[in-house]
Amino acid sequence: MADNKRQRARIQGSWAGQPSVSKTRGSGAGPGSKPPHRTGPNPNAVSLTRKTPESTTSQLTSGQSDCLQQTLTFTETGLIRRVPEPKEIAKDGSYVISMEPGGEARITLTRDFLLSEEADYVFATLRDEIPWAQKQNCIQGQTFDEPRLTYWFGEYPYAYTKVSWEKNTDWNETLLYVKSRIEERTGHTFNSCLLNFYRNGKDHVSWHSDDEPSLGSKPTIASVSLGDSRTFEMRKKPPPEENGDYTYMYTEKLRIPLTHGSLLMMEGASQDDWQHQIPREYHDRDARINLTFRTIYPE
Ligand SMILES: O=C(O)CCC(=O)C(=O)O
Repeated sequence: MADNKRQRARIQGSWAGQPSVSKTRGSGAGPGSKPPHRTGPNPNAVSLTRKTPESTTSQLTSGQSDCLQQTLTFTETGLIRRVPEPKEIAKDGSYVISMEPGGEARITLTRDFLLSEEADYVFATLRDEIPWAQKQNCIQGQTFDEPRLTYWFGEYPYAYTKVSWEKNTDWNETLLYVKSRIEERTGHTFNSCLLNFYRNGKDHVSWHSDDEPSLGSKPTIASVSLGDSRTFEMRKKPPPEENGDYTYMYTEKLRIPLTHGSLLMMEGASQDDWQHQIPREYHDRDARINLTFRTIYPE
């Protein structure tokens, strides 16, 4: 195709102005799973220039602002879409990661939420005191051991995909201490905690959203990490393709290293509009514990 028939457009990534998303259960969904149905145009196909809202860029460092830009190339036959590079968020701060008509999605990273010695103590205590359970899950009729150990404390039962937990108010003292520290710092309160124990780099959790109805609308989730660092990945739920299918290939992706003692808050539409995972690692990793404090409502 002749060069003069090519157009090039720079687009400030789709961190803003996408169509709204309706909410569904998404936990445990695999990479090919369908996101909630969206209405409205496919922003990749029709929107050539979009402005990143002031509130978004003002909360990003200059390096991260640079990351927002992707180059899209057009030919006579249509748009060639590029797979966006994942953006890394590794510095403390509050980040508006998307702004849909349904509301903004926000994450806040505090790396030294627990100081090193305190985090060592909490890690060792929870590792030794929690009666970690091996739960089984089921996808497409196949039952399998979850690739991590888990446990639950909460005022109500909790269920996601094929896993269910009974109400358990026999809180571990150390966990209550961490909960009170988060509540003091953030002003949010929580009545439950899902604990994950990743024994090594092979243990992981697949793409999902914490969007069970029992978590209510736009849940606030406080996630504390202890032990070896792992990468927390987020990907934006895509709009439907022209044929109605969904692909995560071209959606925005974030990589957030979660270090010993760090706190990651997920708020607003971060469960409606994004999925997250802790991928399997291909290098050795030591054990890691993750605590996700939530508020559960009776169903
Ligand atoms: O281990 C983590 O950081 C994430 C855990 C998680 O996604 C979950 O409990 O829903």
